Amino acid sequence: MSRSMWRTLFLFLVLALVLTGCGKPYLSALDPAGPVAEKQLSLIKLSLYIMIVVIAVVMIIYVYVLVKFRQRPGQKGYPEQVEGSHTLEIIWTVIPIILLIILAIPTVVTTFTLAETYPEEEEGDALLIKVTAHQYWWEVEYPEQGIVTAQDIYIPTGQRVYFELTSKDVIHSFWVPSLGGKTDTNPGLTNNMWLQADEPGVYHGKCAELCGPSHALMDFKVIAVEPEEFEQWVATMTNYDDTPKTVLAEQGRAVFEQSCIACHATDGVTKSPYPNLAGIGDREKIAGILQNNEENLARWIENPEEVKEGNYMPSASELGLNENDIEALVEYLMQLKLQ
Ligand SMILES: [Cu+2]
Repeated sequence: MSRSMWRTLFLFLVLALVLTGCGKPYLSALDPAGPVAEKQLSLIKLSLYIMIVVIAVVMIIYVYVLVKFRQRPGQKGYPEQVEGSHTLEIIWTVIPIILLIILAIPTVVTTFTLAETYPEEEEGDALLIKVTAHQYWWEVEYPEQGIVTAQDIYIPTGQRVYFELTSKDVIHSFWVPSLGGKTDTNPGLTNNMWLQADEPGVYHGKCAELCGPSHALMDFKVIAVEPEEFEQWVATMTNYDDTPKTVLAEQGRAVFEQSCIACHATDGVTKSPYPNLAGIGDREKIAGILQNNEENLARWIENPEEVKEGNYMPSASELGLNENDIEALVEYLMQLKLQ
């Protein structure tokens, strides 16, 4: 084998290795877990199959023409020059039109289906959630239940959950690949979509629209639980117990009331300018990206800029918090659990 052949082979081996990294999907539209994602995947497949057929036909004709009309030994001059063919032109105009119609009909039908809005009269079966994107976190409101939370979006399995999506600052995009998406969140506008999770699970979401330096860190989760468990969660959140359980936590609550309360709430029902922290002790991640433990919560409070560049949370030193304050605050916040 020649050197260039070896190089090509090496390149393919490296590519194969890199692409196997795509094996277990963390964010993949190819692994649907509900009807919306399934519909979207079937559209992806439909366009993919059409494109494969088009490429195959074009390549076959291309190779055929290359071989058939190649220059043969002894052949001189140019072959006969032909200009225009009504039959061919009609064929290659009509075929793409037909293909576009095949693509357009299911696409338009699905687009309208996915934009269906919350049916107000039909209570009980459907859930409405308002999501407001912020640099760089997600505010989540359940208007019928009166719950306000952030980052972790609890939904019941097996039913449609309608979303009203907007933004507080710049354009973001709401995307939970295995359930569906993406839908832009625009300041001053509301976009509608719905999702449904067939099975309980944690479905990862991400902002899908470049929105600033920490765009890539703007993660969230959709946590689908059985309907009974969802009811429990609603009951916990609507009567949220945010009283401190230890002496240190009491000190932490005092620090919170002095330095944090202008921006944050802890009761699960108040719409605060920045995340309502009810249940933060049970969120999987701190600030959407750090593993939830005391060390990381302290790290976040101490210097948020170091964790998530460009966010609006002041550092501990700007707030005048010392190490003891931070320790007490962490103790208090970690007690804000869901049971
Ligand atoms: Cu973003």
